[in-house]
Amino acid sequence: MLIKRQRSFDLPERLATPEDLFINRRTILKAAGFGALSAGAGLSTAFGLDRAQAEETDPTADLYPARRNEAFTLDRPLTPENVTSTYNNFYEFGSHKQIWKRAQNLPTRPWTVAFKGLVEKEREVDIDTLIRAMPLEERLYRHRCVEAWSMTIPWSGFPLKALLDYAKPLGSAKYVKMQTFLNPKVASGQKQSWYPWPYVEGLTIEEAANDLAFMVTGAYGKPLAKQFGAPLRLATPWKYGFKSVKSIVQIEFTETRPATFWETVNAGEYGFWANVNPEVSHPRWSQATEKPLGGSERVPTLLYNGYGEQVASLYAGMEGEKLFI
Ligand SMILES: Nc1nc2c(c(=O)[nH]1)N[C@H]1C(S)=C(S)[C@@H](COP(=O)(O)O)O[C@H]1N2
Ligand SMILES: [Mo]
Repeated sequence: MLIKRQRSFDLPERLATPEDLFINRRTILKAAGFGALSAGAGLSTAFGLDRAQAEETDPTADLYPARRNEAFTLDRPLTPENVTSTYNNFYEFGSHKQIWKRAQNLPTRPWTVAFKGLVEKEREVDIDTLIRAMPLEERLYRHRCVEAWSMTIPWSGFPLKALLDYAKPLGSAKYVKMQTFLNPKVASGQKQSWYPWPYVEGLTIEEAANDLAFMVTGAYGKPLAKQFGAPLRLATPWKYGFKSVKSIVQIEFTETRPATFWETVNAGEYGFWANVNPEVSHPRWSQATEKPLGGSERVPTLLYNGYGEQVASLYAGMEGEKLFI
């Protein structure tokens, strides 16, 4: 399927820089007389106002934009921020795509992340202390949802490997289990008792240590918006999007494979591995092509979402596993 022989992220970048997509928020704040407006006053994110307000109050705002790591670039345009920030999967706030306003109800400070299980020492860390201890950078990543839509997005954050070094898992740890907050008062989707809340995802230690596995704390050169999974979410761009767990409060190291959220709901349709493969259909639809958000035409889906050179070796000798569901 691949026509080009170069690695996908070595391809020349003929993209708008994220800067081109930015609207100068301070100018807008002034123009809108923002000081007089209350939070979440129904302002359109098309103009970045809710995001701008979040940034004004984020204790890590000074860290953005982070230096871009040029090893991670794209062969297609970035998806505009007003598109990606208004079309989201975040079932805690509803099982449809228009959750961005409701997600603003999530309090993201104070916020702590607990390190548990097979680690040298279990502990709980304040999110701002953690972010400041990590090497922040920006990477341009693809994202392929299992529902066959995709986006390309400038994430900021740090390699998950850096978090492993920080957490100090024991040699016996085989998996990393990551868990979203549980707060049905704020996230009414969590009142839907047929779902196994809280949202849980997991990786093997080897996957977690791969350079592509990225912990996201920002996007579009700013602290992460709540609908993207603030203040901390995962990005594993070679896997279907449901692996990218949002708003993480707990990271546990285990010897046994964690039962993940969607696998628990329907293991026949959403598995633990969930690596992107255009030739392995979802039981109810083809995965051969995808619809880029904001674009008009479908494009071919790539094996490992175009990241095979970086991750295929992780799965050598595992042909017996359901690697692509
Ligand atoms: N906690 C939590 N994390 C989640 C989800 C969710 O519903 N809850 N949805 C997943 C799915 S299916 C996708 S495609 C991405 C969507 O990320 P985005 O809204 O930032 O595009 O988040 C993933 N992480
Ligand atoms: Mo998804």
